[in-house]
Amino acid sequence: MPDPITLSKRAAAFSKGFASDPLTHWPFPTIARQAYGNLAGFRQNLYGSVHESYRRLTGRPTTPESLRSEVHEDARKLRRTGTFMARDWVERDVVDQIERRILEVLNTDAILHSDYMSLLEGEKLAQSVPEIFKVFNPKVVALLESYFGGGFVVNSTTFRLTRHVPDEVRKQGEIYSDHWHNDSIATSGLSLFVLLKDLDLDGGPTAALDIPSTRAVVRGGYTSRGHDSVARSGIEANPGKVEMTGPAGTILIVNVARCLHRAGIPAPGKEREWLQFRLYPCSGPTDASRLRGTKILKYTNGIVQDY
Ligand SMILES: O=C(O)CCC(=O)C(=O)O
Ligand SMILES: [Fe+2]
Repeated sequence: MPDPITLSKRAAAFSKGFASDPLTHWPFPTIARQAYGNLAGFRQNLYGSVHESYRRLTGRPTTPESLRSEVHEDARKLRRTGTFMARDWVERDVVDQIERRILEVLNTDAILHSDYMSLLEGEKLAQSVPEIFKVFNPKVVALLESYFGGGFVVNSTTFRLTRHVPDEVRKQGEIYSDHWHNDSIATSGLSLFVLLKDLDLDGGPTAALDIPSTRAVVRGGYTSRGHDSVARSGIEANPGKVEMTGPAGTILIVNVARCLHRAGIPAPGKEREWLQFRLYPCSGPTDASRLRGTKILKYTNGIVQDY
């Protein structure tokens, strides 16, 4: 039993934290895990679902109705499961062009390199390789507008080249989002992942669990990415798991706040080239040609990225 001074210090620290941001403190994270069945957090779920419903009510899609009806079933599947993968929606020459340009930038202007990953992200990526926005072709936009019930903005973007990580390094902890987790963002957001090179299972694909499976795992006691090793074998064998393998141009859309997901570790000598876009519904028409800020971040992450 801690002594009374330690106890009163802990109580003071707890009260201060609770007063400044009550929804991130006990009991809210525990309530959120049970009520929502994910690890994204209380605010991210509560405000995210209000945001999502409000935008759906007031949204104005801009793609033609005929195109949206073609992808209607895919959008329904995305809403039900939180995941959607397509292997031939983005043209090969578009991804080849993006990949070439990104590698040129990485070669001349090394951004953030570790032994295991090269990164290019945010405005730096958007401005030096504006071709990345070509991924948003009419079919992709139609699916996303059908899902959101209206327009959307692209709030962030990241390119990652991931390489093999030796076992002894992996034992020391997580290297690049390779433990099962939920992103702590508003549940109204989606991530769109794109493969820039062909990828097999040994290349370290992104894996995601659908919403019903994530709920079962989290309500069954998975509380943190820090406990990943204990739970990993059970989660890996879950039939609700999808893995992002396929030719360059394969896309995977994931509600990363509601779905547990992780990066894979490439086998020795293998690597993965991959893009991520973070998307949120907006009140106006879709703008998928540049990065844009969104107010929901103010209520859920404490910051608004202004582009
Ligand atoms: O690299 C991946 O496949 C997943 C990345 C991820 O989940 C994250 O950055 O939050
Ligand atoms: Fe993530």
